[in-house]
Amino acid sequence: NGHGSAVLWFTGLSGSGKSTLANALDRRLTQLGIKSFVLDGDNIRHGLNKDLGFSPEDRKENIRRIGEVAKLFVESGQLVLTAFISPYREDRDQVRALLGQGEFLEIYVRCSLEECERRDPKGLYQRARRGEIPEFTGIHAPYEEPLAPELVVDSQRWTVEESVESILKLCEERQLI
Ligand code: GGZ
Repeated sequence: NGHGSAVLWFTGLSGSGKSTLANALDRRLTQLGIKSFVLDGDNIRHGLNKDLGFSPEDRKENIRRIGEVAKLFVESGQLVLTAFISPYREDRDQVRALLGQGEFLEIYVRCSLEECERRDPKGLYQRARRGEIPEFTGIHAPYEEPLAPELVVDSQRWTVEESVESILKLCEERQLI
């Protein structure tokens, strides 16, 4: 169908812009006539994974299931864009190992905790600081930065459009589009 299939795995802090970028990229791909699909908290954590919370074990299981679902999408020939914090390196690497060579592109949506906390689009950081959300990533729970991502998107400095362009360029280089 004229394009490759792979997972574009967005990882980063809450508020870093993962869902925004995945959805903006999804629209651009649609305009280009490329079939893609976004997996994010809205369609996964509220459905398939609604039995899971935010303990390290539950996050691990969250990411494991998402990896398996993403793999099915890849097998169906699609580009799948996933937008989850996925804070543990080991869990992300496990998904990478599940997929074939070149089928897992890790995109680190880099943004400082200070900036994410300043944006605080859902007021979650404020609630976490007040002690109302236990194990909030960046506050009481870790985020392990990728060591060798396929791409780093500087969401603190770049516009959404600039970030989307850099991801499209990566997709072209990898002959996915
Ligand atoms: C982190 C939490 C938490 C805790 C609820 N820690 O900004 P959001 O709201 O829309 O994105 C966050 C989302 C994180 O779910 P993920 O499935 O991406 O996380 S992980 O990959 O770590 O499993 C946030 C909300 O859920 N949220 N409680 N304690 N984010």
